[in-house]
Amino acid sequence: MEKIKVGIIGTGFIGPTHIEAIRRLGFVEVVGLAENSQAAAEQKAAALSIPKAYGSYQDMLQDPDIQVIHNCTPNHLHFTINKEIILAGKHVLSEKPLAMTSSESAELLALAKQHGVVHGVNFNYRQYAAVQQLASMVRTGDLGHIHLVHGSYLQDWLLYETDFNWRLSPEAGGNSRAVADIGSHWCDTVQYVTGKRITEVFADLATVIPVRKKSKGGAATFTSQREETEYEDVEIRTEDYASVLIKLEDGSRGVFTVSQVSAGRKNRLSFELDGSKHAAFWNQEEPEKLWFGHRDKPNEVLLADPALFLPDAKPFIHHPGGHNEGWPDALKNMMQNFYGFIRAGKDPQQDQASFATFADGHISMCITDAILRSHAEQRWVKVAEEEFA
Ligand code: SOE
Repeated sequence: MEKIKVGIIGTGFIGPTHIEAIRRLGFVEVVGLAENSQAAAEQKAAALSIPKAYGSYQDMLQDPDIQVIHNCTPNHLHFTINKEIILAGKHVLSEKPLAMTSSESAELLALAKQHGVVHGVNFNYRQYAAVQQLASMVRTGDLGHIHLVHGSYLQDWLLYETDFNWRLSPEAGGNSRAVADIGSHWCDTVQYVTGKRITEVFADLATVIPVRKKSKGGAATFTSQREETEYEDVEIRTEDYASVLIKLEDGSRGVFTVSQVSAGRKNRLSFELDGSKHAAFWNQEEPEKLWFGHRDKPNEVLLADPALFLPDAKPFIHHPGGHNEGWPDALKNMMQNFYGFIRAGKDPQQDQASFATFADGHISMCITDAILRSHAEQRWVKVAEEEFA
């Protein structure tokens, strides 16, 4: 059977991780890469062993061999490029956020539906086997009714005033940073696990480093520029930190904190579910561990193991217990589900997707909007449900 052919736009931090995950599937082939100049495209394509290099993504969209495009560009380019991919009739897998505003993400969702293309957004944390196990336990009622959900997503790669990256500029990253960049993952994962929408928020945001030093050289996501000697001062207008009270659709409550300035926390997405029978906790930095809290017997730790996981979670784990899987494996699951859907010829309008779609990407944008509004107006704000159409 012929392999599904793919093109990648953007090769910063995330593009190469997509390429690696795709290559692990076997039935999909990355045939093209686009960068913003022919020289950069050729250099990256050679380094990543990709046959076709395009100095303009529009040229790659004309390539009739390519059926699927991954949008791995900085945030401000997502909307225009996603739109052009759909209009070119290609399936699309976009990085989050889908666009810069929720009216744009609504437009993309409607357009993707109209053109019948398969649409995915890379909310990869729901693809961990342990997260699937929790979602399955919630569905089967093992934890009881989930009363409360609380947690955080903490990083430290923006701790120093000399840490700088395109994500800090609203023009490139958007009006929200910590909430849109990592809070979006927390909300998507928790909504997925609980099976409930976040419907209302009350938020407090802060920019704890109001002026940063930008090196003349520039730095990629997760890299340091501390060795640089020449800097310019830049006023920061997006949040390093947020704490958000949430209400879910069934009236249950929760709270989460996001921060990109928490020393020692590298990529710590964690959440705890307090159910009427038991509690459960998961932390992305130790992804194989699931903690269960009990009232009447000693608490337990379950280590990820296909022999012990529920049937729904088993397809997400690929090695026997003790052979730990992590971030790249969850991303592989994302690709497996997205490309499995395409290979099976499923219809995005009819068939249930086992990955986050543009509908989830749009919901995420609406939550970010509500959080920004809540902070500005210092009150509870409803997540605008009518925009989910
Ligand atoms: C930077 O905060 C970042 O790369 C996010 O953009 C990703 O979505 C997250 O998975 C890891 O951190």
